[in-house]
Amino acid sequence: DGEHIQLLLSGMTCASCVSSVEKALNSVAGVEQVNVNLAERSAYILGSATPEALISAVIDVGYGAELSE
Ligand code: 9UX
Repeated sequence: DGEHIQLLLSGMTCASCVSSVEKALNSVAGVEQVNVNLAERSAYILGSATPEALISAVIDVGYGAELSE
């Protein structure tokens, strides 16, 4: 098992947003599992990706993200 990272997201308002964010996170090298929660505005990621790479991927598809710890 690798690292688990939690992000706090912004700008997500619908299930389609969730899908976009999940797709972006899943495309980052090293990501093994992604769970995005719309109500909590959170993303939980398992794998070896760095927080910086994950946050950049979310921002690239038009949403906000910061490390939540
Ligand atoms: Mo979610 Mo739709 O933002 O444009 S409301 S994808």
